[in-house]
Amino acid sequence: MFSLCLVTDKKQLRPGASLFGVVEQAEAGGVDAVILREKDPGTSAELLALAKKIKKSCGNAVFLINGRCDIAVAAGADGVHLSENSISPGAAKKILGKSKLIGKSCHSLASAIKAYRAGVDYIFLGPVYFTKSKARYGKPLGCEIIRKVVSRVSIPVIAIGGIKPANIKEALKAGAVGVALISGIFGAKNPKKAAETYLKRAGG
Ligand code: 3NM
Repeated sequence: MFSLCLVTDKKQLRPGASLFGVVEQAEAGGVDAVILREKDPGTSAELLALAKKIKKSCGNAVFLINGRCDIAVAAGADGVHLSENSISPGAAKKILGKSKLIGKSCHSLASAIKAYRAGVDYIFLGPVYFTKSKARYGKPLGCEIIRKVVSRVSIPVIAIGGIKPANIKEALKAGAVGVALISGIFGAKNPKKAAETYLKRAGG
């Protein structure tokens, strides 16, 4: 599995920064998974071209595509990350095959249990803390939800939403095996250093 996952959002790039540069630097700093998740990815052909390039920038990190099984297969990604509105995990497995990872974003205990029973390999749970993208994901759930979900499922739970160096340890202590984030790395002047800081605080 993975412990520090970068979710892409090129709209949050700092002036002058490139998506590929941020992914490369983040991986150099210890990010061990990347989810390509762009709200306006252009045509399918453009998204596939982007996915192939990001895969190269990922280095040794696990590379996942948000929502699009076709792009995941064509780009040779390690799996697909599903949202609440995506096709079922079983359908995604049929497309990708058993060896690929299928994850899912969940926003409640009930949806986490449902995803677990549907056979996903890991769950994203959030938003745990306040995030700028709050409106889209609802009210912060807090760490208690992590404890509840972890006690009911036996797959990795990754905390997402407002994860900062100051709260990463708390999320892990509650039972998350890792965290996923956007702004903590996309908003950083030095993405490599930011990733290193997260890992240091996770272990410290
Ligand atoms: N999914 P940041 S919260 C992409 O709760 C995403 O499922 C969430 O961005 C969920 O690290 C979120 O900047 C945004 O808070 C994460």
